[in-house]
Amino acid sequence: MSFRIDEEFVLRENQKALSWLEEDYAHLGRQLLRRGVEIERLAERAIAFRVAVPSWGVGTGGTRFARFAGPGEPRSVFEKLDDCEAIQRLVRVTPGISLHIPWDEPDSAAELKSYAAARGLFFDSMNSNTFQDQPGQKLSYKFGSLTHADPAVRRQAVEHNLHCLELGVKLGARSHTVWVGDGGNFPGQVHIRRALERYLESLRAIYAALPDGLRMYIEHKLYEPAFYSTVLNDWGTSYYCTRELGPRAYSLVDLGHHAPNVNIEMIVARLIQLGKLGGFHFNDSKYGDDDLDAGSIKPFQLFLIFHELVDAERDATPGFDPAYMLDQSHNVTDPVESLMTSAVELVRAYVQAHLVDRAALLEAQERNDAIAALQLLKQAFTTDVGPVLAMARHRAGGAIDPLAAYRASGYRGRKAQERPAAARQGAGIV
Ligand code: RM4
Ligand code: MN
Ligand code: MN
Repeated sequence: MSFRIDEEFVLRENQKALSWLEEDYAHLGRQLLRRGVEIERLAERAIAFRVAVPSWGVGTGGTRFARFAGPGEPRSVFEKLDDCEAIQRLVRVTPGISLHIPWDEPDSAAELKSYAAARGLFFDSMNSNTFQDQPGQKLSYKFGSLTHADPAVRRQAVEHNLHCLELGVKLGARSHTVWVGDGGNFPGQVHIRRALERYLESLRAIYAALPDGLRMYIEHKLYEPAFYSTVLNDWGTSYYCTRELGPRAYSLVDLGHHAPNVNIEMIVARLIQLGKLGGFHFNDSKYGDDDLDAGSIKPFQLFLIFHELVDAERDATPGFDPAYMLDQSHNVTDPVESLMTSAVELVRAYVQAHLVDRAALLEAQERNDAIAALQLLKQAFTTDVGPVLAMARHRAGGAIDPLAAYRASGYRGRKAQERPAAARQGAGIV
């Protein structure tokens, strides 16, 4: 029997901090009441928040220079789910899992589904992988997949996506996400318009097979691995393609897939307004697709994104139902610690966004009072909602301090014993 973080243990850890937390929560509650905010409403929102964890995030990632394996890394999809369970037990907002195929290809979908269910987990999105060649694969993706010049390669890439859809149905997934690295590294290498035509043709074939109840997300990315001209490079092209495909196709926004300084919250607002915001791959970045922990570099940007999301939620915008997912790669941290930290930061931004006095903001906007408008956002952003988050976790059975509880549990050390490195197979380097 492999080691699991015991619920009793979490409860005992929480007892150490509970009386202080109650004091802080009561104090913050009184402060917020002066602003007309009921702290209990915020705690309810914090408990209701959900974000899916990427199966590919629980192993150490790597850069194109090296991969430095961490101790006790998961060696199979089942061990990945064990780590996802540990995260969920401590933060209580991450029961959903995104799977990457073929990295997580199960021998038996039914077995994988019940393994997840026994741990209180479910499958959120399927992700296809046609950006790598797999052992024994007939045709290479070196020069692209869904947009390859050779129709046989395009067909193979479409088939792989159809396989993901079938698997998704068996696993009870809610969506299928397509990201391709197709494009050119040099000017002239790829015919820019023809590549997009081919992309759409391939996507139409996948969309036509989309099973009932599943949504399709397409993920744009400015560059990498195609350094000069990526086929699905921006949100505008993504929006055009989702419109062309049909009502169950949506655009997915990965925070690391834009040029530096791009106003991502505005992209989010646009996609909401156009009815095509599918969901997110949350992470953070300084320069490119850094896949750092959410909120580690630009916490204000994360807050402003949630400001738009909460605004749409409160307006009951028709069709607004975005899927929140993490997409990170960990090189220098324990992946479980990073994923927990990110999940907590998302709840923080979500709760802070609920603190914005929207009536006052609207009024400031209508009288062109830029300073007052910014102050209203800053007031929400600078409010320390830590006690709300901690109380919400405690009430949901999670840890008041997830990081401290995780470290005290000795989880990583136990996994290092249970999962000897020699037996580890190559995880995808992403
Ligand atoms: C890409 C993109 C995809 C992810 C791969 C591994 O940059 O973010 O979502 O599946 O990396
Ligand atoms: Mn992504
Ligand atoms: Mn990425």
